[in-house]
Amino acid sequence: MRIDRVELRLVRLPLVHFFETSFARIHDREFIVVMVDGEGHRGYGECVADRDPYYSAENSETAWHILTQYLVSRVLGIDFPHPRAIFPALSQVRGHNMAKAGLEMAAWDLFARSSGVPLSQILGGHRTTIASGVSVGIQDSLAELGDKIAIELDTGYQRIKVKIKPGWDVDAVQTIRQRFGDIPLMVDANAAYRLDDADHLAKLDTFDLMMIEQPLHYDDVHDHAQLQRRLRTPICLDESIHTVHMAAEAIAAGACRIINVKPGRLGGHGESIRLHDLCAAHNIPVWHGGMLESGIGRLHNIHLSTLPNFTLPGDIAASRRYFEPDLIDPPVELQMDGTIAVPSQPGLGVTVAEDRVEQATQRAFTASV
Ligand code: OSB
Ligand code: MG
Repeated sequence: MRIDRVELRLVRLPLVHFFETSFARIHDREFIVVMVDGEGHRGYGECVADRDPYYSAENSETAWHILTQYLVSRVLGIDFPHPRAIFPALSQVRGHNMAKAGLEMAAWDLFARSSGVPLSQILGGHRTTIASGVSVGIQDSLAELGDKIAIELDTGYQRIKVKIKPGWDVDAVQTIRQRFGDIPLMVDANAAYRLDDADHLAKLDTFDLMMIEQPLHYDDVHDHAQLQRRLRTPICLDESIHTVHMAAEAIAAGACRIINVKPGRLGGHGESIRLHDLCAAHNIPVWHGGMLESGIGRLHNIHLSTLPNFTLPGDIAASRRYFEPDLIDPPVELQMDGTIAVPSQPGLGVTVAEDRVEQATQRAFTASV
């Protein structure tokens, strides 16, 4: 496959509802839409780096810089036998996985479209529906948190994840268990604790949580291994797993029993498949994380989630929880059984509303051979 033209759009979209994690509350989302043309088709990707470098070191400005100055020239006009060959071709550039992923994933969509098959098939997945869960941010009060969860359960989501931080953790989980009983429930700390908090975190063990996601430092493996020895609740790593190599180290160290896959964090679909396969070989279940994506990134996530070791519901919910309207037609919707249907048309299987991309554009870049 050959890409003859790359177009980048830095876009900003207001969120339907603010989203608060242990690191920030945000009201809108900034990201880069990547469009690649070749062989008479157009593929789409989304670089999930946000305006602020709080989840990881990358932000939309670093991603823009790395894409325009280093990455685009390394794919433009080059014959790749398969999109799997793109991530290795970018290896001279260290890190910047979100920037790499935006471009690499657009190439996978292009490859699938020009092959006339859905992206899931090119990625090696077989599911026709994926299990959907929601990530509920920190609210202004526990009562509001409960009301929000009630709506999500009514809508049919298969599991609830709540964000926690010191001062919003054990009480929040207790309130949820009291009101909703035995629902599938997990928590995500986004690196808000230290190993010294182990006794406090162990209080969560009484609530039968599916897992606790990334309790400690964003780059840590060792302390998580110590913590996992003191917790009955499985630890799931998110931020810490930025390479497949790091995942192998974390598994060997016993730092987690579950891993969250986000292609942006890993550098795209190729590396995500390698992580998926590594985890499968070690009996580590994976699930698909979310980065408050627009429909473009969301569809990529849906197709990737069709691989066999995605055995837990992901943070992949309906478009209307995030953007109204979304950048795609039709929007992603939740089915009655709490699943999302995987489109069967070529590539992502949806139409990107380029007029809405245009309206949301803050800055544009184009390069061609
Ligand atoms: O840690 O999983 C996370 C959103 C932005 C950054 C990090 C995370 C999240 C979410 C939201 O939890 C998941 C979603 O609904 O997209
Ligand atoms: Mg997380």
